[in-house]
Amino acid sequence: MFKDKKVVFSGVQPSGDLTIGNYLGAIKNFKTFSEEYYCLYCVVNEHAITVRQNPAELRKRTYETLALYMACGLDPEKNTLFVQSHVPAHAELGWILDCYTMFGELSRMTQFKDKSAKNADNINAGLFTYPSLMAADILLYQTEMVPVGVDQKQHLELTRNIAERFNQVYGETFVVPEGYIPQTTAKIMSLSEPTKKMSKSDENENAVVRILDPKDVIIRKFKRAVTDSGSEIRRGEGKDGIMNLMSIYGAFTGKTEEEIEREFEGKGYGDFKMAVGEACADALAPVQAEFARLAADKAYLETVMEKGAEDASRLAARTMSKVRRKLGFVELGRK
Ligand code: ATP
Ligand code: LTN
Repeated sequence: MFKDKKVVFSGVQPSGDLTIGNYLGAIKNFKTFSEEYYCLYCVVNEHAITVRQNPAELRKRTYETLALYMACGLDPEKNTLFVQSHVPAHAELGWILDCYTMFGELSRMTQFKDKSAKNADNINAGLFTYPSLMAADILLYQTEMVPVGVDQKQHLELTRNIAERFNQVYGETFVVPEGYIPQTTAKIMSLSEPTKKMSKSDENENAVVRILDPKDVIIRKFKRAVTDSGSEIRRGEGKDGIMNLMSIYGAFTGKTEEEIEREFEGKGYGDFKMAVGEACADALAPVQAEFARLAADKAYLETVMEKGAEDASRLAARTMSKVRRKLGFVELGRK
């Protein structure tokens, strides 16, 4: 615990242009913790290189992801916004935790299996040990709460196991964190294959709606969204496409599923898709405008990065010193 407040930590990889899945599943919820918790939100660029990245693109997306955090309402005065590679303690603790994470545990991670299948020519050791680095991100700050989409649940459980294992051997060292997974938007589905997660690195552009897509593109993508052969806007078996659109519409309008079913009674899929597209584009318009303003000011983004890195490093140093002492690493210069 720092500054007498409980700590919240989360991260997004700068591995592509962010989607409404990232927004509704994660970033939108980040703000709700700002007042009561000490929040750290990180651009996890070290995680991103587990898949091959173009350096110029990675650099650009690092700035953009930070700008998007702010455009989504995260005030850098109230939240610690920073870039993972600016705080070397992440990599350092990541290595240490690798030695407390079992091969068998990592082998069971579904994200590793999925990404290995997608990147068969680059199944590197970093992709395999990715969850230990994620555990380091979280445990470094004595985090109590981690807001994420449901796809990260397995990684969070592993983080808890690693923390408990370490605490058991060395005595209380890490806070054991809880996940915060939203109810209706924990897994926004692909618009082309509604049984698959919407993912920012999907090669099919029609499957994903990006936070920065212009209004006409958003509307076109929703119009093309795959639905079933029925015609009613109702929840039910085999209606994955419609149910996905209902959760997106609900999230952007604040309406419940019952209200949505009532609103579209007697109407067809075409009307509904149009309404979802409009609601999504309207809700994202202010984020897009704010993003355009912030992204143009690289110097300002760098001052935010610097301050974030400084604050995060100070907090990380406390945990690292405790960890080194417990492990039996010789520390120099201690008075
Ligand atoms: P990639 O395609 O590169 O693996 P991703 O789209 O899965 O990326 P991440 O950077 O790995 O995005 O995730 C950032 C946050 O967004 C995480 O908390 C993750 O759980 C959440 N998230 C990602 N996709 C979705 C989705 N479709 N629905 C809800 N939450 C999501
Ligand atoms: N593994 C996450 C991104 C991530 C993260 C974290 C999320 C890296 N470190 C720490 C929460 C807390 C992903 O792939 N979505």
